[in-house]
Amino acid sequence: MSDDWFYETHEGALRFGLKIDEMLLDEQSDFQRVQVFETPLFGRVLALDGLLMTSERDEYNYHEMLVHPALCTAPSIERVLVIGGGDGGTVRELMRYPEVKQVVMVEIDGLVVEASKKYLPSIGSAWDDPRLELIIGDGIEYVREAPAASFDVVLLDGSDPVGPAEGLFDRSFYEGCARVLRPQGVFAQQSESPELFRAVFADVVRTARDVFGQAHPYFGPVPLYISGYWSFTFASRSVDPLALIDARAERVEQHTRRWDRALHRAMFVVPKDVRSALAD
Ligand code: SPD
Repeated sequence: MSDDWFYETHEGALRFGLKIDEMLLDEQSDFQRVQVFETPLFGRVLALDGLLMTSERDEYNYHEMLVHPALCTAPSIERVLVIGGGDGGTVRELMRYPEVKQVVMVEIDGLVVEASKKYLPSIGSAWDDPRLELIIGDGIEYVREAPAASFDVVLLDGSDPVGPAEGLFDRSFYEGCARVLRPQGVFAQQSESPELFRAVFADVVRTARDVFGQAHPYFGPVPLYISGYWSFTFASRSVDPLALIDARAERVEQHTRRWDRALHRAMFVVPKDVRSALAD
């Protein structure tokens, strides 16, 4: 047993700490510091450049909330693009849909994938699915070069807007995603804490609204993330996030741990103060 702690620190003013039982990996990749460690409460945890990304214990909250709103509303879900997602949790949720014929996942950091395969196998349990095309490369460049209207769904499963993920929050990246989406396509991303990082959150929603035509924030708990309350943003030209394709949703909710149709409706309720912040 060690006496070490991991701290995620924000603006020199706020810290969230996890006791480390054992450090399993601590390596600098070409892009960032990659750490995997064992903790008493969250099981194994992945951190990138000092920011908590996922844990064995609570990952399903995040991955189910990122994937199923888009997958249960987009009219077609044959081709899906994932930017980021190196731990494999998003791909695992996507592979629950037999309608998904191909998933292209573009992760910038090969070390994140290797570390996740080795230390977090329960999260990425679909790496061997033949429908997955895994590209270790720059998602921004991939989107810039991909043919127009070539995906039904685009999911952005990136890190926070610092370091290698910074460009994923730029307007030009959203414009690229809108271009590669088919007209009835759906885009979804994690959009940070609506409480602690409200400016970033509001910026994501407004930019996505501007670029795609419609953007709807939704919310849920991710206990590992600072403040515990997280946001996601659903964007499209025309798809209503509340118009669930019932047969698909009913089938997938047999396998999920948190997301289901009842939760789905509740997640899209925007608290009054957040509504006013978005209107400002
Ligand atoms: N503050 C943490 C935000 C991290 C979002 N991405 C996590 C990757 C999980 N697949």
